[in-house]
Amino acid sequence: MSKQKCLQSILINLSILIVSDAWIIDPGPQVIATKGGVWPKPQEQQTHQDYFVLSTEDFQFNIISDSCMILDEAKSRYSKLIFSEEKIAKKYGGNKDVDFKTNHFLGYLNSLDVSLKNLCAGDEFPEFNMDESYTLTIPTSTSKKAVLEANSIWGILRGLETFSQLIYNNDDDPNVYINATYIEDFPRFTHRGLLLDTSRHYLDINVIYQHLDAMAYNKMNVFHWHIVDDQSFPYQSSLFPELSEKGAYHPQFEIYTAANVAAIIEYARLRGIRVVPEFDAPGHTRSWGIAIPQLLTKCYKNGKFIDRFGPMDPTKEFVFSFLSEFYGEIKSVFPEKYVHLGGDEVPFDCWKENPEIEAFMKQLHINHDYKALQRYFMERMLNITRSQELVGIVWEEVFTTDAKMPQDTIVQVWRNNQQMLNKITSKGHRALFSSCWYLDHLSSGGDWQQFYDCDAHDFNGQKHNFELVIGGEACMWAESVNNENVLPRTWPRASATAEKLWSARKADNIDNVKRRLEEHSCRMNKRGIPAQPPNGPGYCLS
Ligand code: CP6
Repeated sequence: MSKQKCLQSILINLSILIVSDAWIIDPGPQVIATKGGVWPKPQEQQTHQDYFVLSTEDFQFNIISDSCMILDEAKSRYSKLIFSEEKIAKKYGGNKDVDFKTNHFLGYLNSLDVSLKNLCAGDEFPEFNMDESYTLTIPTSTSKKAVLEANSIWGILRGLETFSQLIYNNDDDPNVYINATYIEDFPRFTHRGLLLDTSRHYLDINVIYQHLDAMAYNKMNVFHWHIVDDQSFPYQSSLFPELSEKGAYHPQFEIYTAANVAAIIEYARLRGIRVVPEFDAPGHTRSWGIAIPQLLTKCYKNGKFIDRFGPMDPTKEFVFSFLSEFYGEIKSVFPEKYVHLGGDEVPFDCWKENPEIEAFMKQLHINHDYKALQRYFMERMLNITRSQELVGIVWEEVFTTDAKMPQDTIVQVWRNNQQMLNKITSKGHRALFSSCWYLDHLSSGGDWQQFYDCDAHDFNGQKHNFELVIGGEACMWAESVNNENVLPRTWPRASATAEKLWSARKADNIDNVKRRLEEHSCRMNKRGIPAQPPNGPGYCLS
């Protein structure tokens, strides 16, 4: 370097030192997103430094076995997710400043070969305990073919999601990258649900579709549809259309028609998501009574009817024959063996004052034992659904009131901690956990870590207890959410639950978890889900 140049460079450096405040101002902590991080974390993943660029001209999903509708649709969805971005370069074009000469560059990836061991028919429904395992290989050699293998179509769907997440961009570089990777993956828990309440506020079909998209991005597999409650009855029944005509917020605009319900079930099916409806009873049923008041208990004060109604009325045979017909319809509308019967939070005040209830309870020799009356109601319900060959899911109160339940009944814990799971599974029932994943409870935006710190196996138990815990659900009760805020309030907070239920117990260290969630949240944003930022200040990369 000449003397002059040397002096020049010293001066330039000095001026940067003096001018650039950025060198001394600390912008505060920010979580830097990963690139190609997978959420939820796969059970087994080896990532290499070697990488491919996806060839936009040649890359294709190659379906090795016979295809079917679910697979064709998935192929088209994931092609769009991977290649929709305008930034993607033509095969050899536009690659500014990319050093393809490094020995880590393996070339252009030409295909993902999708290999399904058990052929898919195309009309199958996702079901309890479906096989969602898969293996995914992005080779370390220059073979230019990635391979996705699974036994079932559901494993292929999960593997395609993973493949789409392994892809990343670099700043100011139009190419799409993927590192050589080997993944062997399967869920830790079989039931990974999201509860959405569509009674407190009506949610548009399109908002439900977005939730189902987000669930697929998080490998969740059960949409627990808390479809009706006290406040409104948006489910349009074909047998009893008056229920939504009178009980919905609006008889036309705030209902789910048979066609809407069928479309939601189909949208979910194509994504490997089951739709389990809940018709909560005997409590939380005031909206049923607007059309059919005979279903509900009349409330009395000092021996007088006070024009108010309480829970369903267990003294009336009409109630049970009605519900039997109603569940016959539900069985034909929802392609599910499981149905949620509710059974939570039954208020006793109306039962206490009603003279017919009092007489009925005397007859049954359960004087003043209102828990016993609640138990009686739920036992009748479980018999009804059993005779329809449906399997019941119930809230934990049904268990704590000592109801006799068919052995295959699933109990969902929402009030108590994990020790309750021990009690339920010790009686041989399967159990779901939700207590620590209540999305309607707010602290700050960064509260996903509280969800992440909670584990469905955090109790003292034996192997058989743990095996009967089939999973859990994040719950979005809708008292204070509507179409406007339900998506950002749910995502990415429910993503924490999704990873707790899919990934190994100690999947990753918390700094990596934060970085992966940062990327995952941005990825959901790019895909049209208005997820809120998970980690405080920061920005989404290209
Ligand atoms: N609605 C119904 C609710 C709740 C439950 N059931 C609920 C109770 C307490 C909290 C959140 C939600 N809003 N039908 C209980 C399962 Cl904190």
